[in-house]
Amino acid sequence: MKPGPNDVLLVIDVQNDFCPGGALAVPDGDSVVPDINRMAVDFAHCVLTQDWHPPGHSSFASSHPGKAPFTTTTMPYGEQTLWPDHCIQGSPGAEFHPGLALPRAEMIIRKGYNPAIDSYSAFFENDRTTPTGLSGYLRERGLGRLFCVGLATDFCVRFSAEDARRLGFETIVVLDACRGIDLGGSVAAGIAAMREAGATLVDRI
Ligand code: VGL
Ligand code: ZN
Repeated sequence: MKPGPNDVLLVIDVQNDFCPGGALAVPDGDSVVPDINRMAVDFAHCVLTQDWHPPGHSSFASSHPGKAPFTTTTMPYGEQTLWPDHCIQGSPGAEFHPGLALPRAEMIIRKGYNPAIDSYSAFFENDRTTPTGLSGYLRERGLGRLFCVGLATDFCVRFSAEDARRLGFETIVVLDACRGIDLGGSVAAGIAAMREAGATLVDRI
């Protein structure tokens, strides 16, 4: 599956806090870096997302007295998993993994900066209605298929791929270049949901 001239490599949240040693480490998260660097060579377009929370963000367990990380709470927009403090704006943990070599990336979408709403997807906040602007960017530039890679399979990759399909973008998820957190079977559920949404799942391209 060779990328065409209007295809985009969407690199999701490959940041220090999601890699081993980070605040919300995804098991083996850094192992996606060489695969992504290799794939990027074949793409004319590359867009990155960056999880980018203010201190005290409402998705942090520390903002909810008595709540532990990896439990859930009910927010006005629905159920929300609570996380360890991570990807705080301007912190080293929020920086991209230093091994990521994507000098031609055209666009960085920051997300999760709204103190009251988390944002897994590259397209919408977790209320599933407040847009990040990525869809407008892609459409205005006439960009086409999206190849999704990065962290984490069961959260930000999953919701980005589902929303991309909902918006009508042809969507391919390259699983060898993704890693998951896996809370209570969430990787299997995420893979099923992406497939159900009409994304094409492949191991590699
Ligand atoms: C993510 C949990 C919290 C992700 C971001 O990138 O998948 N997961 N914030
Ligand atoms: Zn986050």
